[in-house]
Amino acid sequence: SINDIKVLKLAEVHAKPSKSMMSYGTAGFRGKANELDHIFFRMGLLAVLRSKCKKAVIGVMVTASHNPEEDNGVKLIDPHGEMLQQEWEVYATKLANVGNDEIIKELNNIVKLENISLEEQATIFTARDTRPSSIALSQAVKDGIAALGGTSKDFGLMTTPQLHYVTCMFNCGETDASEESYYTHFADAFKSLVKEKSDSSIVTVDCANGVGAPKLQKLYEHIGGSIDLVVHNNAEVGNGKLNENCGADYVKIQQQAPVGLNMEPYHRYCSFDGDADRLVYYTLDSDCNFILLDGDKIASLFAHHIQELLADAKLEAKLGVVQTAYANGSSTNFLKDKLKVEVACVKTGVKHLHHKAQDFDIGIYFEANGHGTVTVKESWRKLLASKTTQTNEDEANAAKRLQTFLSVINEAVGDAMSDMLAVEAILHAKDWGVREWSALYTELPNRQMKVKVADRTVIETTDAETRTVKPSGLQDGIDSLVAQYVNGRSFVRPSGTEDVVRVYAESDTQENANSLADKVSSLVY
Ligand code: NG1
Ligand code: ZN
Repeated sequence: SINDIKVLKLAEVHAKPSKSMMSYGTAGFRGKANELDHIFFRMGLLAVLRSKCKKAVIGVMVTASHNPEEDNGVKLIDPHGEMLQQEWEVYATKLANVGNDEIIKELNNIVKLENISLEEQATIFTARDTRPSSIALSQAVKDGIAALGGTSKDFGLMTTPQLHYVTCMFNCGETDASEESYYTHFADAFKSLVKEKSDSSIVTVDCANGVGAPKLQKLYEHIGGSIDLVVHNNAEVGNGKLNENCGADYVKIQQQAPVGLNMEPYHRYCSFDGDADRLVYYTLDSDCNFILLDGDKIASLFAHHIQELLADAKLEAKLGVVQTAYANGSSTNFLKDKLKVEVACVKTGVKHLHHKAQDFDIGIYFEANGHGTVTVKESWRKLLASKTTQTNEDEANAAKRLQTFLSVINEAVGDAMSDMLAVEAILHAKDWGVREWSALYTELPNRQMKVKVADRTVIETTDAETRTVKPSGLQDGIDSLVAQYVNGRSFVRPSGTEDVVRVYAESDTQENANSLADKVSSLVY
């Protein structure tokens, strides 16, 4: 049974402020770092139960991604690198909010509901981003793990996708799953796709002053001569602050270059976010207009390339792209009408996208903000493998190229570093620059805004968050505004990671998109 005394003693050390109420959102718990200590301790406890329940290693990542440096966050990673299972999010929220006196009751409740055998061993992999608060908060997680008799292995500084990767690999039987094995795997895959540098292969990478900077340097050391990378916004050498005026979220939302970057037309630039699981590219056109190549463009590039390889290999596959309501309307049209690929739209949150992607033989999913990856059905992977030994040499070679391409992608989760390698490999294969890539389709001008409200939970949505059902009248108001704009589209939803309501609008011109977003925002107040 649970060692009450040990748990309660440590729970006192990581006491919950009485007012605190939090819920496990789209990316775990997020908030001001100095209000989270008890949450991290309790997530350590929960990770032990999850590990015993799944009889596998569970990951715990300490990061608040693209949010300000003063924030922090924690999320659990399931055995195959997926996001925590939904039922357990409910346990997480419950456990985070009970008083110290009810922790044991809550833990026992989970043990009973999930039929967990407490005799099982529990191992938890932990890692953290570069936030100053992350060290103490990952100690709180480790205290929680120790309190329930679990074993923790701390990987220290890592990107979020690296922790997903090592967790997944270890559970697949790779006993020496390590940061080093991550670099070897992705660098080797990339080197077999890109054997020599092309002229245009200089990429400047804004690492948001986060953990991506030192990790990308390491990956680069493993790749050697097939690409030129310039690391920008590396807090280890400059004095920039994490995510401040830089990083993928800043570039995507502001639609402008990160701080300190002098851009030249049609050169290649990209940004990671603070924990390096998001990637967006950008450039300038010849008139020095800013051109963003976001998650939608990356997904379109992936789909285009995979489709070509499938055709060359004479392989049939159910290929699909999964998006959210934030996907630009032009990208959806391009995928459906030009590529004739099946497109699905799901609720915001990586778990929803990942889950839906698994309906396809090859599922490409991306959030417009640059988080995404490709999933492949195990049965289809076997079919692909058998095709590589086929007698028709051209077809076999195309199958091999597809196989190698898929192995440069971190299937467990969206990964800025691996997605960047995948983009670079495609551009290299097609002999394309950002100009050709961005010409796949022209984005509809769009605008995203945040609205602070007293209680964001009064807004309830339906149809993959594209429509509101509450408060009553709101959707009618949005509908009548949208009807006044050419190619108008707009929706609102409560954020799962910040105390705001998000407003999205697109229309035929930037002015119209801005104006629609403003008007819809004022409906929400
Ligand atoms: P919320 O705060 O629920 O909108 C944001 C992103 C999600 C996802 C999570 C996790 C947008 C509009 N939303 O969620 O896509 O990335 O953060 O980090 O970009
Ligand atoms: Zn992130």
